[in-house]
Amino acid sequence: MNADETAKAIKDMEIRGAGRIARAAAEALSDTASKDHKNIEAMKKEIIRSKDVLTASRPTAVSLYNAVQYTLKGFDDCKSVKEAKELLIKNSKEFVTLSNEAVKKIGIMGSRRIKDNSVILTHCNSSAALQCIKQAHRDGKKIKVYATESRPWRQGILTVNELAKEGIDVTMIIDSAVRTVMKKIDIVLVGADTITSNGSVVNKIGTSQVALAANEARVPFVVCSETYKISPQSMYGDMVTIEERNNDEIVKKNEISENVKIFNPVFDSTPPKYIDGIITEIGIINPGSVYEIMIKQFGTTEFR
Ligand code: RI2
Repeated sequence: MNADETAKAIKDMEIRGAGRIARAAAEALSDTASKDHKNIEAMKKEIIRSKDVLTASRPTAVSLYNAVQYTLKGFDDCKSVKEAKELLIKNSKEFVTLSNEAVKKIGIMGSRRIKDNSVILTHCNSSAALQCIKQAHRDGKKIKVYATESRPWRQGILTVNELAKEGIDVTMIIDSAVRTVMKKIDIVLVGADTITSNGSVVNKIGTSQVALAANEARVPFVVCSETYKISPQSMYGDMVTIEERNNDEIVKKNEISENVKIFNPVFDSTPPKYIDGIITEIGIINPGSVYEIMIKQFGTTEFR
């Protein structure tokens, strides 16, 4: 898929999930690089255009931006089309491989945190969180899962089907039933779209309410996230942009009076004090360690 098609598919949610959109963007840049380019100047122009269209497709998940940065590492110094092509194709493949491996590693560590006979709650559709659940099931643990519908886009339907296909005992609930079922839950596992330098986790709208309910019931609230979802920009004061999507995701046309306003933010931020741990591919960290991990993974100025 080329960069324009990929950006459209991301915007339209045909490709969704913070990890998936990151891998798709890396692959789209590789596609742009592999086209015929007259000279390095023309190639640079086209790559920058692809980069801009991809990063503008969805604003919240920093994974998308970080994947693009990873793929373009060293590109500015390339002197020939051949050199640039080889570099971008190599970087893109490397990112996709690292990303897929990270999810597998998170699954292995996550499974170790899931005890036999556990009841798990998950929100939305996170491949990292689901990998932990599926790995626990494959490791022979008897588990039950409650999955939220995740309004408005209803990614919960993807989650329950994915888990049911694996033979996992899964129950779907509406988002507002979270507090009602929380007393049955042993651990909450959710994904992340962006993690800020202070350890806040930006994830699907409703995540922070799930965290509050878990906190009240003393249920561990654990985030499953690859380290490329950490936002180096947040260290320099940039706020995470919370995407607002169309009204028709909430109500059909003519369903409500014309003078009713609709507000449809699709992500929210959970403060670090409600997070018991973040399972990453390099280990289980506490939200207070995000800053150090960020410096280790990204350096201090590289992403400015
Ligand atoms: P993985 C999704 O966003 C959800 O918020 C999910 O928790 C997060 O990305 C992380 O997903 P959306 O694209 O990377 O459905 O773990 O809006 O798959």
